[in-house]
Amino acid sequence: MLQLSTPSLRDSILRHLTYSFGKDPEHAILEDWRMALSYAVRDRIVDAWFKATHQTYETGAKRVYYLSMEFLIGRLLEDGIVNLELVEEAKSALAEFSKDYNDVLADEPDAALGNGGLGRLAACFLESLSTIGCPAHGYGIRYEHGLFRQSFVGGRQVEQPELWLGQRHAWEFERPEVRYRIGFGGHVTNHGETVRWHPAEEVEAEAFDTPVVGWKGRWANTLRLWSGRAIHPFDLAAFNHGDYAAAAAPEALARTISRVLYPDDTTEQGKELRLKQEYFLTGAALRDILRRFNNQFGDLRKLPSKVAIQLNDTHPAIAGPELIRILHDERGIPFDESMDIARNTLSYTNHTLLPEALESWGEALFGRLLPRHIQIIDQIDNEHANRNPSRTQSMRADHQVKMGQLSFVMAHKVNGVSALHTELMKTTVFEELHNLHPDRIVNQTNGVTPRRWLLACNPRLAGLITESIGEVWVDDLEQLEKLEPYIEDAGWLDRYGKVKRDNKVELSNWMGQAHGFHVDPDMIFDVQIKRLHEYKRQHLNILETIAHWLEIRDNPDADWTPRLKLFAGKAAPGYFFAKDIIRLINDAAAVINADPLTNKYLKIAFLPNYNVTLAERLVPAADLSEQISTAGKEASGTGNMKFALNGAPTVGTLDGANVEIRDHVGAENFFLFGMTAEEVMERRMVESHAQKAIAADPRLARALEVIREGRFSPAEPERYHNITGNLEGADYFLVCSDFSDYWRAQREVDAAFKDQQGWARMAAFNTARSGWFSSDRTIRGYMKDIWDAKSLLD
Ligand code: GPV
Repeated sequence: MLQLSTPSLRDSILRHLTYSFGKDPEHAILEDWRMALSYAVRDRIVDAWFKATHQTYETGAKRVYYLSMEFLIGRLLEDGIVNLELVEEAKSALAEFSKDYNDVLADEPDAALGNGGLGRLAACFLESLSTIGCPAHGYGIRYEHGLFRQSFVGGRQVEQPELWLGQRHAWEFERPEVRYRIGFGGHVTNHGETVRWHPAEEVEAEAFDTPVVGWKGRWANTLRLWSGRAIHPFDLAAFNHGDYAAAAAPEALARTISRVLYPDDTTEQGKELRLKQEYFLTGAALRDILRRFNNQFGDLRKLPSKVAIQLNDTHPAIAGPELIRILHDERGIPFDESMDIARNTLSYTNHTLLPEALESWGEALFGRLLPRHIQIIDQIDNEHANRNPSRTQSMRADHQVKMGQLSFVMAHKVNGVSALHTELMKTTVFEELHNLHPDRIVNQTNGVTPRRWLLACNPRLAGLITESIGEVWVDDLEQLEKLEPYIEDAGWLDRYGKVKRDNKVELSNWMGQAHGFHVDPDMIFDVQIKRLHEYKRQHLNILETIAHWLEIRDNPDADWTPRLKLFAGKAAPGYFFAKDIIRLINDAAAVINADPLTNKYLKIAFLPNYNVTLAERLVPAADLSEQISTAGKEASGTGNMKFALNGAPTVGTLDGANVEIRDHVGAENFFLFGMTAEEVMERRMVESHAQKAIAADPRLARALEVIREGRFSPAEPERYHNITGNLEGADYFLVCSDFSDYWRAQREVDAAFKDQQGWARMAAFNTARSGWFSSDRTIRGYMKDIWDAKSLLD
């Protein structure tokens, strides 16, 4: 391999500014500087990338492929700089040109190619795979528009299109030579044994590659995103007839497939274009995987020993039938053997038990779009039923195609994302399949990358930790337990507390500048940031806030612990109840923040347009982490881990990974409340459970009453009757039943926070004991228990 010497970052920036962007320093705008710095960093990532690719090829190592409809990667420049340990060099190089490092970083658009936890998990996994040195590719869609931008008008959520590609984007390499034809519709022919699918319509998937660099630049993998384009992009005949719109139509149509990310989180809409996107991603990825396998190994019977394909939820579940179609229809391998090869190659992660999230497609739509695949699915179903005569359910019941059932049958391992969630999978959605295949379900509790979620986003805390125990923790997070003895040192604990306080001051200043929202950094920063969903119960939080406000008003001179309630998160555009919750929080904030009797003690802010970048600001400054979902509903959560790691104790239910967080950090460092998953199921059976809970708790009754009478919406008193009616009625998510215990836990928080040293201890124990929640640990679990893949760095 040809070796180039590495120039200084400063020279590299200047070189790119001049020769890649045609600007001299006098005329360069901020974006030019950002691009020049990005290219300078990218050059070094490319060096690591080539090395990794060659090593993978030469060793013939098994490769992992992570198929996901979402990769919520956010900004990439700081990630690259931090992982290559170039922070100081980048700062001083930019200073030489009188440019501020943070201004340059802030110029980068936040790539929101995902909705929430599932997409961010995929991004953390890619970074961990590279840090560990496991040969891997992520496959996804290069959406032209990521998740919508959110703003508030009169407190209401308004959605605007997102345009991350509107600014120049430094990280991708277009691969015009890597293109595959993806078909839809048409018909199927049988000639004796040979079955062939003849699609009616075809689009081309073109690859765009982004290198993903791991810690210290030891390894880099590829995120390959597919973009739709027309096979015959331009209709010249139409153009010559003067019909310019028709001439451009084929291209516009083909491009709609990768135009926009569906904004629904944990709900399925069953839209035709969505199914097309799913097959587009999966079909292109499988062709690419098989081409690479074929070049290197050839014999398809060896596929499972060289290739592991992970399905991120059921969204790419069509991979099962598609792989069988290729092996059987196109390569002539017998059906049952094709099915075994596919199953031994594929594995599936389930991310929710919510019934509205379980994908199922009407057979008419499915059969029209994928006529051969629906036949194959029927054959898989029959073959599986023949091999398992006691099977009673089917993946083809009720004129539907059930993607969860299909994924389970076509995977050699099926995993849940927290211990509780995995156990519930066995007794609920997959009960029958689990009994037939008791070794198939395994747990891999989620994790987060400590490079982005501590080292990069919280430099003060990272600095204190490294000064105390060295930098070993960065890629071996359980080393944080070595902090425990320091916690007993009052001087050290003071410094730990000072880090949090400085982070809070920084956030307060930013909120003042960016949003004109001024807060006292000595308040408890109580943070709930996540998608809006009834099961996540932002309405429980605002109800408790309102009740607390009323209590302060009754006795404004008491010794209240000042608190800031911070919210951020987006609601799916069609989820009207969730949008009402946003508006209620904003309306309540307007009234409560303006109340001179109470606003020393209580303030509320709902920050708009929550995204990865905003999370990176908020997490280091949080005192308290709100993880208050109805037990049994949050599969894992990953925000909960980010907060604990950054020293914010949790107020939370025994749900998802909260259970394991509490086990690790210690019950005394966690504010537990609420019913267990089991108690939740029992309570739902109790008649009028909400009414009973309201009757038993005057604070709850009063909070509901002031909402109902229009205290926060005087011009339209009935504005929130949908919410109050729901809570007083069915209250499926048991907001009322959990209210009293939540209230109790919050008052314990108030009392605990008064002892600043005690609080710092609690926070520090959260940091010291959160090492297990690294996504490095999670990925090593997948490598060992699911993929049988090896690190090339160990
Ligand atoms: I299914 N999740 C998500 O963000 N979007 C989805 O479409 C589905 C699941 C989330 C779960 O809700 C979280 O509990 C979990 O932590 C996350 O996936 C990652 O596993």
